[in-house]
Amino acid sequence: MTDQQHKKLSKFLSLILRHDPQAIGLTLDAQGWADVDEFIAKAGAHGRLYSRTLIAAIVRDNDKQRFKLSDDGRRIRANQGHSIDIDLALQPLEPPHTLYHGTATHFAASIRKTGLDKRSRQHVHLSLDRDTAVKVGSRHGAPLVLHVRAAEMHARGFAFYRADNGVWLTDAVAPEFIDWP
Ligand code: HQG
Repeated sequence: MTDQQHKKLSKFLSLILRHDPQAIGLTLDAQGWADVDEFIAKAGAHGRLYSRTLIAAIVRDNDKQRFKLSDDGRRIRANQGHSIDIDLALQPLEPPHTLYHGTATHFAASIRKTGLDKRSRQHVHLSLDRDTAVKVGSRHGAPLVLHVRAAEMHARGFAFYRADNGVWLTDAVAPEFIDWP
């Protein structure tokens, strides 16, 4: 299999587990887990051929560790990034002093007014380091990195979570907690 084919199947797995399991008639449980064999069968019926070995390789090699297999290897879920309504059942955690949000300059005016909201996803996504935030922001245009005063928000009662791949999540960030470059 070429790298390109591998990437295509990784993206399709992401689409199914984060956004549209119904596209292949799959149902996720309340915490977003899918049965691996069921996924393989249903994806196969839609012309996407996976094996257990391939799925293990996709999970292992994924650049952002987007997926997780259960300990027994029978179930799989996306670590974050969902638009469908699932509960990752993450424990609230004390965040570092500052977290970074990568966005694009053309969103600046709107964010200044209303702060950060989760848009189509389940959370606002925050990065531990600036470099990652630049990459996240570049997906939308000329990148803009905002500094979020996470520890201050936490002290004021806002909950933070860390997904299994290290991405920090919160429900929304009000303008008063954002420092601009
Ligand atoms: C922006 C990728 C105007 C927000 C990444 C962002 C991440 C506002 C965009 C993960 C706004 C939403 C998530 C407001 C927020 N006005 N714009 N009030 N509030 N926005 O893709 O954070 O490769 O849903 O700044 O690496 O870019 O998919 O979120 O620019 O970890 O694994 O609205 O997705 O990971 O865009 O990315 P997104 P995101 P994957």
